[in-house]
Amino acid sequence: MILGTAGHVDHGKTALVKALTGVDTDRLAEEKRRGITIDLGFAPLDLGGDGVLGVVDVPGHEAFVRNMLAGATGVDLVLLVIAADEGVMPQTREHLAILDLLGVKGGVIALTKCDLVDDDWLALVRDDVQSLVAGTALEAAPMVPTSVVSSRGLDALRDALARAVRAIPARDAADVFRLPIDRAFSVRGTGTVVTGTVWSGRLTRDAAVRILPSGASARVRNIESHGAAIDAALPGTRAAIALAGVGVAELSRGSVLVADEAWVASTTLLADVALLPDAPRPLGPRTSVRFHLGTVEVGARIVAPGGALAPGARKHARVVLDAPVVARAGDRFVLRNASPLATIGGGVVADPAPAQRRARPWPVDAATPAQRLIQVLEHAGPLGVSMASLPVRIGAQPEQVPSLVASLDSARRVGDLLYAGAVVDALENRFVSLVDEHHAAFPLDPGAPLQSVRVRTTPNPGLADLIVSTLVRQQKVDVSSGLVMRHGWTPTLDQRARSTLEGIARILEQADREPPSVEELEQQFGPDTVSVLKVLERESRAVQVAPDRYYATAALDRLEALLRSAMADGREKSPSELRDVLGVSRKYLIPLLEYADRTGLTQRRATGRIIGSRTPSGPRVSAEGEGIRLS
Ligand SMILES: Nc1nc2c(ncn2[C@@H]2O[C@H](COP(=O)(O)OP(=O)(O)OP(=O)(O)O)[C@@H](O)[C@H]2O)c(=O)[nH]1
Ligand SMILES: [Mg+2]
Repeated sequence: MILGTAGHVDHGKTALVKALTGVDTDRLAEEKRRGITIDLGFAPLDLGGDGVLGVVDVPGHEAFVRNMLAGATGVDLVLLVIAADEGVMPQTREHLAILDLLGVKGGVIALTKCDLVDDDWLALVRDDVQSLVAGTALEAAPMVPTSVVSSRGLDALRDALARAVRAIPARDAADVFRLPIDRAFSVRGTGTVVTGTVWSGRLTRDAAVRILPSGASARVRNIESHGAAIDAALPGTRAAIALAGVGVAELSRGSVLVADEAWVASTTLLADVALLPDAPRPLGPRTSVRFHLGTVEVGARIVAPGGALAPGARKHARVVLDAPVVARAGDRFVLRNASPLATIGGGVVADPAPAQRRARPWPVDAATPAQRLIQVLEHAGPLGVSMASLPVRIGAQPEQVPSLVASLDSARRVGDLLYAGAVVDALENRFVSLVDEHHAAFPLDPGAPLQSVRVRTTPNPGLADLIVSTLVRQQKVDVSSGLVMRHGWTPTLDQRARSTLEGIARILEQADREPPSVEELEQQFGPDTVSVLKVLERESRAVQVAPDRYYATAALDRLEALLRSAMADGREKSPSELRDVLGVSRKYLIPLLEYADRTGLTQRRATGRIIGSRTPSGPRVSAEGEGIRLS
């Protein structure tokens, strides 16, 4: 578990950490010289039976609030330090506001330097502090008077911390691993080392890791916690990780070490954003602010529906970042003003990698993973959401994801992609109306070309499969030989169409082995010709031999019989021999022979043809099992 200090400059945070742990966390020469903390310091605090707390000591000076943020962001507990002689000061307030924005749940308040004040004064300071923390997460926190000079209150402080630790649930190790990097350096003989607080998951030696946002990969060479080698880094602990395969130049505070494909870096987030009541002015979409999440700090703009965010208001908004950031749904972040430097607000990430399409504003309370799943699916629309991304996208542990998805009646899954039920329903309706439109436009057609209806419904073949199989199962449509039709649909042949059909059939039969082309028939019989030919074909009275030519079935049977008997000797026949056999001109011969090849009646050789494998009663289908398509 991680304990972070907080409080105004010079109020005794570092001295108190030293008194509790024996470690002087001010390690920089400049810190020694100026007597203030500049960057984060780290020390283990052994609470005996209650385990070891990783202490992160932060600077109180107003110029280093960004460093304080990098340290405060992963903590479970806070030690708010207020010097009894000075009382509540500006960074006492700012740090407290930041801890509230970060959602820190519990802590202890230390009133330091009590050796410098008398009891009456101390009582007044207590009252001040009590009204300061009213309404915050520290409202019920114990307040312990201390002094590192007299050692007053140090044991009571330890006890209070141990009680606070017991009240906080441990983080689960069965989660996706993430460590926001707070330091990166190179150690002679060891190589690249990064340190940070493990936010979630567990990391073992030799694991493959990625560094985001750069995307560099590395291998874990060694892990230490507070200077001791360990086998696994656990959530809620400090870790120093030696990495192989990555140079220190590729790493810095703000990079994130991850070990799961679900993690991505994104320059846009959806979030619930709140502006503090004492923010100096409304926050418009063009105002640049500093965005702090984990150890990263980047410029950002907040684009909220309905215009600027007023002080004290909370809205669902789009956060547009100057550089990619690694976030997870449920993460807290803090917003600061660049000048004058001040903390102005913060928020909770609703979707860390939203689909690049216009989002309807979400309700601000999409707070649980289940609610987020609904929102994420709805927003993704026909693009779908990958199952593998869900632990990060909705902030759920990997093992919770399957049951979350199963509990959503309306979610539909295709391979790794998940779609909102409403999205799939709308596509199903679209599919059915495309079929209906085809039936209305071509009442003589047996159906619409399946492939074209699929593609016009969705470009995603897996989703199209799901839609077709659902509609077939629901008996809304039927699929046969590459066509799709409404269930129970039969082409309607009215009086006129029936007489066209009989007219065309007669012409084909009379024309025998040299029938007119489709175009010639159209000139005579009009626009129904193609549909009528298809009906004739379905009724086995005509066969489409070439894209532009149908034969009467009886005529084609006679031609096939001629071919068969001529080729019975097994000898290869040249085209001109076959022309004599069939008694047709060259214009008809070539399409006929190609048809015979395609349907297996003949087989093409270098200079001629031999008999194929199709038997006289065998089906006239092409090798690919597909007929010729005119449309
Ligand atoms: N008399 C007295 N002095 C104290 C006590 N605790 C700290 N100090 C002094 O107060 C000064 C500041 O202490 P630090 O621990 O550096 O304060 P800090 O809160 O860490 O300061 P920053 O990290 O710069 O914000 C030092 O000179 C300490 O010796 C105390 O209990 N009694
Ligand atoms: Mg300090």
